[in-house]
Formats: sequence, C-alpha cells, structure tokens
Amino acid sequence: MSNSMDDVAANAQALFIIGSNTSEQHPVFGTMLRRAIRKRGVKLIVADPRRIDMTDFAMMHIRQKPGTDIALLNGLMYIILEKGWEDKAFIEERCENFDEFKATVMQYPPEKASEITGVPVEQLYAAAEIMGTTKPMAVMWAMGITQHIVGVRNVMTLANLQMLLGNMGKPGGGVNPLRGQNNVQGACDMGGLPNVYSAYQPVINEEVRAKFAKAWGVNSDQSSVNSGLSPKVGLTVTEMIPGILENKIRALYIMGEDPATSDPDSAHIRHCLESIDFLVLQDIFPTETAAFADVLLPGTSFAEKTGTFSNTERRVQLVRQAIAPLGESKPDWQITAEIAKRVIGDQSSVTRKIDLDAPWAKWEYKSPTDIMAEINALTPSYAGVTHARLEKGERLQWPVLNAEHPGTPILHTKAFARGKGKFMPIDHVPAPELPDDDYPMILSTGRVLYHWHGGEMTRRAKGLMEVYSEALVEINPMDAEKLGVNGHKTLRVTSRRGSIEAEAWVTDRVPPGMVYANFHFPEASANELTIAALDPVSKIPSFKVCAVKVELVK
Ligand SMILES: Nc1nc2c(c(=O)[nH]1)N[C@H]1C(S)=C(S)[C@@H](COP(=O)(O)OP(=O)(O)OC[C@H]3O[C@@H](n4cnc5c(=O)[nH]c(N)nc54)[C@H](O)[C@@H]3O)O[C@H]1N2
Ligand SMILES: Nc1nc2c(c(=O)[nH]1)N[C@H]1C(S)=C(S)[C@@H](COP(=O)(O)OP(=O)(O)OC[C@H]3O[C@@H](n4cnc5c(=O)[nH]c(N)nc54)[C@H](O)[C@@H]3O)O[C@H]1N2
Ligand SMILES: [Mo]
Repeated sequence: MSNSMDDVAANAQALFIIGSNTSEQHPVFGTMLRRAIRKRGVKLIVADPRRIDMTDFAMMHIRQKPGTDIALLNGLMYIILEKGWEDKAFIEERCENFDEFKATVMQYPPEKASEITGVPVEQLYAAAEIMGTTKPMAVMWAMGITQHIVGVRNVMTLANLQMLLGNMGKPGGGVNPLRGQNNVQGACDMGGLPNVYSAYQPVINEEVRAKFAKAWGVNSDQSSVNSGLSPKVGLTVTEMIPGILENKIRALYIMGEDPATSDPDSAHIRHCLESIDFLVLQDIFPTETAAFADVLLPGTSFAEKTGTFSNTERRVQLVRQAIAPLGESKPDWQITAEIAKRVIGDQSSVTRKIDLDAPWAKWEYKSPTDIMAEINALTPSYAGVTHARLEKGERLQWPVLNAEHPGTPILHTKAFARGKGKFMPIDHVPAPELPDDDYPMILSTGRVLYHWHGGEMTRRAKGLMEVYSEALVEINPMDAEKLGVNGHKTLRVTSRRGSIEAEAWVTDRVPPGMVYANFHFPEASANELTIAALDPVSKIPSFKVCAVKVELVK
C-alpha cells in the first residue's frame, strides 16, 4: 500500500474498492473501512462482478463483466477528462507522458466502455462524478485486479486514475493493493522473487551483486570458475512447475506452498510433479503436494517461532514464540541454515570456494535477531528496522533508512521512485478463454471467509468445519432455475481441463452466466478447472476468468 490503513480510514473522503472482497479476505481493514463509512460518511464505490458484502455499505455497486476492468477505468477517465475533473497542477508538476495516455483513453467513450463492461452509461457518469469531486479518494484492490492475463495492465490503469485525480502522495489517497498472506510483503521485500535481491535490488546490476557477494563470501564475477552469484533472472513458480516437463527444472525445494492445490490446472500440475527427479517439501502439515515429495521437512507454525512479518502497509511486526516446537519440527530458518551448512561442507575439497571470513558466509545465526542484523546491513529500506526498536513498540513502515529514521507511512509525497509519474497508455485485452457454445458460462474463483487456500490448516479446525464443511459453487437463481436446481443439489462444473462436483449455493452474489468456486477442498477444487494462461510480465495466472459448462448431477 502506498498509504497506511489508519491513514485511509481516517483521511479518505471516498473509497474505491475494485476486485477486493475486503470484509471476507481482509476482515480487520474491512472493519476499519466500514467504520469510516458509518462514522464519517465516507463515500464508497465498489466495482466487482459479485455482490460481495462490502456492497451493502456502498453508495454504488458497479457490476462489470469479469476481465473488463481496463475498459471500465478508461471509460471513467474519459468522463473525468471530458468534465475537466482531472488535477491539472498535479499532472503538470509530477507526471509525464500525459498526451499519449490521453489519446488512448479517448478511444473509450462511455458508450464503448459500457458495451465492453455491461455497465450502464449513466452509472459510469455517476461514478466519475463522485471520483472527480470527492477528494482525496483511496483505491483498494486485490486479486480481482491482478489475477488476469492483464493483471499488470490493470494495476497500471489504477495508477493512471490516481495520478489523473491527483490522489497520489497525499493522506487519504494512494494506490493500495491489499496483500494476501501475512508475510507475502516480507517475502517479496527479502528478495523472494526471481529478479531481485532484498529491497528490490536487481540481480542484473553488477554493483548490487558485488555487494552481496562480499557479504556472503562468494564471487560475483561470472568469468571466474569460482563464481557464486548469477546475473540471470530466474523463473516464477508458475514457470517452474510446467518447466519440469521441459527439463528446465529437475529438483525443487518448496517451503510453505502447496502447488498441487493452489496452482491452475491441477491435473497438469500433478503430471509435472510426478515427473520431477527430486522434491523436498518443508511444511507444517503433509499436504496434497507431499504425495510427490521425496523428503518432508517439518517446519514450525507461526506460534512456535520468533521473527517478523511485514504486512500489507509495509509495517514490520515482531511475532514472538508462544509455544515450544511440536515433535521434531524446527523453525524454517534453522532448517535452511542446517542444509546450507552441509552444502558449504568441507571447503578444502571444492573448486567454488567460499570466503568463510565474510560477515555472513557461515550461516551461523543464533537467533532471528542475527538475521535481522544482516538484513539491516544489506537492505536499504530495512536499514533501521531492528528487533530492539520493534521490541520498544515502534510502528515502523519501510523505507526506514537508518536507526533514527521514523519510517514512511505514506509513499511518493514529493516525487515518485522514478522521478516523474509516468502515465501509461493501456488498452483493453479480452480474457484468454471466454464462454462459447460448448462452455457457455464464466467461472471465477477465490476464497471464502472461513477457509485458507488449500484448506490444509483451516480444514483441521473443527469450529470452521462446522460453519463451512464442503466446497459450494455460487450460481445465480436464474441459471439454477434453468438447470432445474431445487433446494440442495449437486452440480458438475466442467472446463476444458477437468471437472468437479459440488453443492450449489443459489445466490444473486453472482450475476447470471457466472459461477464462483473456491479451492479450499481438494475433492472439489476450482483449480481442476482453471486455465494456466499467464500475465506476460508478472506470470500470475488468470484465476478470475475461464469458461465452463454446468450440469445437474442429482
Ligand atoms: N479468509 C481468508 N482470507 C484471506 C485468504 C484466504 O484464503 N482466506 N487469502 C489471502 C490471500 S493470499 C489473498 S491474495 C487475499 C485475496 O483477497 P481478495 O482478492 O479480496 O479475494 P478473492 O476471493 O480472490 O476475490 C477478489 C474479488 O475479486 C472479484 N472479482 C472477480 N473477477 C473480477 C474482475 O474481473 N474484476 C474485478 N474488479 N473483480 C473481480 C471477486 O468477485 C472477489 O470479490 O486474501 C487473503 N485473505
Ligand atoms: N483458483 C485459484 N487458485 C489460487 C488463487 C485463487 O484466487 N483462485 N489464489 C492464489 C493466491 S493469491 C495464493 S497466495 C495462493 C496460495 O497458495 P499456497 O501458498 O500454496 O497456500 P497456503 O495455504 O497459503 O500455504 C501453503 C502451505 O504453507 C504451510 N505453512 C503454514 N505456515 C507455515 C510455516 O510457518 N512454515 C512452513 N514451512 N509452512 C507453513 C501450510 O500448511 C500450507 O500447506 O493460491 C493461489 N491459487
Ligand atoms: Mo495471495
């Protein structure tokens, strides 16, 4: 998030939630937003194909067809420009490439945007008026925006909107992606991506490589046999698993991820995992993926270890161990360090030598506090995030540039990271698979409040299973009637890749022509159906749109 949760809740005059089921998937922030709406009369616009609970608090629910967000946003920006509601001073002083961007937006008059999105022209005008005249407005989004082949383009279009309205770098405004897992922000910040080290320092940058090579006692010079750090950009998860069949990957070490359940097109994923030479899985439970593993390493859960989680607003939070590790489990960092030490092994017999006198060559951490010291030294935006400061209760949001720096609750207040904010001309691209005669409905997938992804953790909680014990497929009453669904009936949902059977939940949460399924139960997982079409830049799958047919089983 460019802004913090407290700031949005306290200072926004308008909220635009697009592709985030905030009250179910981010319930804490969802509650803060609902309170802001009730207590301060903040205007909420929700743009979502489904009638999620947040729409009960919204002034307006825009119900676009899945996968048409660019056309929707360009249509809204067309009206904002037509009415002169853009922030001319902000555009002039802080941005560039406006004319090229404007030329593209001008290709989306409201009538055309309406035709692509299914949203009435009058509603587009009403929404643009709220956005153009109520400032500051904060934009929030999640997977409804990113899990498309145009995920990156969708995000850029939202950045265009916020620059156009001058809502960047200001309290109560900003672009605010709600990150998913408790520490996915931290994982990315620490370089858990194929192209960067920590704090997004590029692997292709020689100076960056030299810095890390020195700290870790390896050589960054690729011309030397004794080289350690590769300048090559790696693969994303969604490329690695299919890459097994192309011999690009022969071994995998997976930590806290269950691709057999969570990746698109499960049948193909199982086929890939069956073909791998060596698979190590480090998890807290034996998952669906465990069936393909050669070695299982038992990690500990959050309650059994100390460390930090970096949340969606870039705030680093200290989490303390509450109970001793169960059984033979160990904190993940200890397991990895133990393996690394064995890999380093006896240096006298290897050609690629490691300089064991380098500060962090030996993997001899006594505690996560030692690891944080290494992070402080090598990661500019975390330079001042120490366990000691967190222990004192300081609320630190990166960048925290040194031990005295107070952190940065709002980004881009004076300039953007690249200097001027660059408007991007972006066109609508249709989803990779749309309904046809054989597969006439759209399938969208996601989560429910009561479960977590593959359900490996939440299906073990008795209380949760009492509330939500099996996969339900949301289907509109009109479609249910056409199929002859009457009361509780089992549906068979089939795509070009697979088929599942699950109970129907007849509800107008989904519009006619669309069904919605989750991946919390392996026996009826949406990922048997989903398509492995990827965004060309981020390689995120198109989890939110594919084509299916729906039949009544009994
Ligand atoms: N209870 C619970 N909470 C969770 C999780 C969980 O598994 N369970 N997972 C966490 C994780 S890792 C993540 S990433 C987040 C995800 O959080 P969200 O992204 O909020 O969750 P999703 O269920 O993926 O659904 C996103 C919303 O996008 C809408 N949508 C579908 N298609 C489109 C479209 O084409 N355009 C637009 N604008 N919207 C669309 C859906 O109707 C839905 O309301 O949740 C986190 N929180
Ligand atoms: N159809 C469809 N598929 C999707 C999505 C969708 O919206 N639709 N959303 C996608 C998204 S946004 C996400 S984030 C992924 C999530 O997919 P995954 O990351 O695969 O799922 P999780 O259940 O979050 O976590 C995986 C494993 O982590 C283990 N675990 C928990 N804590 C720890 C720990 O401290 N240490 C270790 N070693 N393991 C631990 C759990 O037991 C679990 O088996 O799913 C993706 N898949
Ligand atoms: Mo996620």
